Order: sequence, then C-alpha cells, then structure tokens
Amino acid sequence: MVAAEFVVVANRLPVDRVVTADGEEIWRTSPGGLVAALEPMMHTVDGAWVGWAGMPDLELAPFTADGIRLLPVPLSASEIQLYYEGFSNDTIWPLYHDVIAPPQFHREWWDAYVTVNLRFAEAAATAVAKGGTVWVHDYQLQLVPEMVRNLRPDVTIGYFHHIPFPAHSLYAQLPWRDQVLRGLLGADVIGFQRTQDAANFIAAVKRRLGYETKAALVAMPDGRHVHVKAFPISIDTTPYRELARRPDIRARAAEIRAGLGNPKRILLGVDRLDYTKGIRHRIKAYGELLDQGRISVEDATFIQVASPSRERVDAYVHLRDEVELAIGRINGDHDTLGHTAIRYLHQGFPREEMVAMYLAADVMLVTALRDGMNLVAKEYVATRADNRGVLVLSEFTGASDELKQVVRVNPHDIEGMKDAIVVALEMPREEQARRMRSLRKRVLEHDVDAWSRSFLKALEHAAAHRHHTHEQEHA
Ligand code: GDG
Repeated sequence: MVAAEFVVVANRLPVDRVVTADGEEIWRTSPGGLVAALEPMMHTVDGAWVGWAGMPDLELAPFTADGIRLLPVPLSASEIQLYYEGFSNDTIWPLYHDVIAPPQFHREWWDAYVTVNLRFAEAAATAVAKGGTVWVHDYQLQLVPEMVRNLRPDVTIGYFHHIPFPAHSLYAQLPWRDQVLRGLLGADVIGFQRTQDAANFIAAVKRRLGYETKAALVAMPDGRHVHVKAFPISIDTTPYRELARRPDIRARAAEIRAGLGNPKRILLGVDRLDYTKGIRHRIKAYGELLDQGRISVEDATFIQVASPSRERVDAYVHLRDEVELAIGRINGDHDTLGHTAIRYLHQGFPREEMVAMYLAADVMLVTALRDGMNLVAKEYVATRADNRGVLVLSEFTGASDELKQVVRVNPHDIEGMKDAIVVALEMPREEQARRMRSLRKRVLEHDVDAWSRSFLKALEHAAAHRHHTHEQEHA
C-alpha cells in the first residue's frame, strides 16, 4: 500500500452503503460537514481516511470512494457496545456536556476504549508517510494522538475536539482523567470549538499534570510544545445557498406551510434526539405559551425534527419517551382539526427537505443546554438570502460566541425562553433584516473551508517548528 502524506482519523468513515438502481451495493461518501471540509485536501494531497464503516464485525480491505482512499477499522459487536455506546456515548458525552445526564463509569468500557483507540492509532501509523501528518477527530479517539506519537515520532499530529471540554470540577470525576489528558497531549495542535473549552483543557493540564503553560502553549516534559486553541467549526455554505435558491425547493417550503393550515408563523427545531439539545425545555416553553393563551395554534405552529440517535443507550430511550409524552399532551390539549401545535418528526430527511423547512421557518429555535458548536444554527442563517427570519439561540452553544445578532436565551429559564419566543414571533421585518444581514456575513465569511485552512496552517506551523528544533538538537 502506498503511504499517505495526510491521514484523517475519525470514528466513522465518511461513507454510507447504498444500493444502486440495478441492485449493486456501493459505498457513497456521506454529505457530512467533515467530508465537505476535508474533501479538497483529500484530493489534492496524497490523503487517506481511517475509520469504522458503521457495521459490526465487518473486515473490509482498503477501498476508494469518490476518489478518497478509505482504511476501514473493524469493530466487533461487543466493542461497539463497550467502546462506542458505552465509554464514548454514556461516559464521555454526558460528562463533557456538563453532566446534563449522569455519566456512567465502567472499567470494562474504559478497557475497550483503550483497545479500540490503539487499533485506530496502529492503522494511522501504518498508513502515514515518513514526516507526514495525522489529523485525529473527536472524543471517541482521545488516546490516539499519544499512541500515534509513540508509534511514529516523525509525524505531525493534530486533534480536533467537536464537543465541549468541561470545567475541571466536572472533568475531575473521570477515573481516567490523567490518561485522557496525556492521550490528547500527544498532538502538536489541539483544537477546540470555544476559547472556554481550550481554557478548561489548559487548566486541567496545569492542575493535574503540573506542566508549565504559556498562553496557548503547553510545555511537555519531552521538550515538545503543544499548541491549544479555539478553531470554531462551520459549514460548507454553498449547498445551502444553492438549494435555498432552487424554485422547486422554494415551492416545497410554501407547500409545507400550506400543509400546516397556513399558520401565521412557523417555529422550527432540528436536532438529533439528544438530551443536550434542550428539546424538552423548548417544548415546555411553547406549551405554556399556548396554555396561557399568549399564542394560539393558528398564530404559530412548531415543527420539531428529532432525528433518531443512539437508540441503544438508555438515556436516549427515556428521553424519547418523555419528549413524546409531552408533545402528545400539548397536541391533545391544543390541536384543532385544521391546525396542529407541534408537528413532531422522529425521522431523518434528505438535505433538500431540510432546506425547505429552513425556508418555511419564520423562527428557528436552537435551545441546547450545552453544544460544542451547533451547525443547525449556521445552516438556517445560510439559507436566509432574503434576510428574513429570526434565530433564537442558546448561550450554551459554541455558535453563540460568534452569532451575536440573535435572540439569545438561557434554556434553563423557561419564563425567559417564553418571552424570547414571543419577541421572535413579533419581530418587525426591518429588525429581522438588520440582524440577519450581520449573521449571514459572519457565517458566509467563516465557513468550513476557512476553519480547515486555519487548523491546517497551525499544524504546518507546528511541523516547521518541530523540524527546526529537531535540526538544532542534532546540529
Ligand atoms: C457535533 C457536536 C458540533 C440533523 N438531522 C438531520 C440532519 N441533521 C444534520 C444537521 C447538522 C448536523 O446533522 C448536526 O450537527 P450539529 O452541530 O447541530 O450537532 P451534532 O450532531 O451534535 O454534532 C456539535 C458538530 O459536532 C460539529 O463539530 O457543532 O456541537 O455536538 O448538519 O443539519 N441532516 C439531514 N437530515 C436530518 O434529518 N440531512
């Protein structure tokens, strides 16, 4: 196998298995943000992507999909349970999202996490060319940077963390807190979504490992310097802007409104069905507005898309029950034969349909209790070419550091959220336009391409610095 100059390591390969019209099974790259961000890079340099193909016990040889070289890492059914559903999604995910749900600590989950991280690290270390670059993604693979460094001290390593990094008082609960910090510090550059995440990480490193830090640099005992910084992720705005212009999709948006009985306003929420997204709080606020007669179903219908997620993790099973019970009650109390309070869709949709919903929505509700960034907020903004529409945004999202002209909410404050929803529903056109113009400027200028370029620039800088230090030491 030819060694790759640039290796991406992520839990999932960026492909889905699809069956073509003539019955053939093929892999097609999934249109997710990360692929969009890295695709140009994967084509121009000699790149490869290490990840899991999404199915248990599947041993696949390396293959190419849409010109991207893919190196599948197999996971057994039991590893999926322990490493992925267990440690990643039931220990790290709740702990790093401020313990909104109680994290579960199990030693056998941790053992599987170490084993699987090593498998990913070995695959990357085998694939990468001499002096090449490895870019590791996200909380499922926090030990990979150190493992790759041990196997391949010649390569430059980046790590990007897509979710929040918690305050030390919470992080300290993790029984393997020092191992995880050391795992991450194997990288040359560690990227976070917000400056607060980077600050929390540096504080944990100082406190737990006692390493010296100066501004954004951690001085390691082996003489390396690790660069820790915020690189707020964004979206590829092009498909959203293009779809939003298409006449058929604009017609579909009108059809959606008509299908709901032409309410005066449409409110929209789009989330994976996850307890971090604040779906229950949002529903409660909207339900109370109806109960109190501050709005009616003719005034404002609420579409909630809750795409199925992590359905084998207990906390998600309970969440679904709670959300569906609450929605059932509100609809039962307030629906009429012509109008519905909440149109709830526990389904995934093609991107075309998502954009039609964004276009139909007068008010977008992003009320996460904690969210690394939240791309939905940016997608909504990208589609609003006519500068209409209002974004209600939780201050606990990474996006709220960048998007200032929103109706900002603390989702724990139900009264505050009710007032914010009313403000959004009643906002005059001119004010909507004034705010949306500035939101669009921010999102269109700071797109995912700008994000990956700035991260890669930091990595190049780190590589140059490492080579320089290496030469000095060996002069
Ligand atoms: C993690 C962090 C961070 C959702 N339902 C459908 C659908 N989606 C798409 C959205 C959006 C994406 O999924 C979700 O991204 P978010 O950023 O909102 O949230 P997470 O999934 O939690 O992502 C987050 C992100 O990583 C990137 O670093 O921002 O904080 O938690 O693109 O549009 N897409 C389609 N159908 C659906 O039904 N097509």
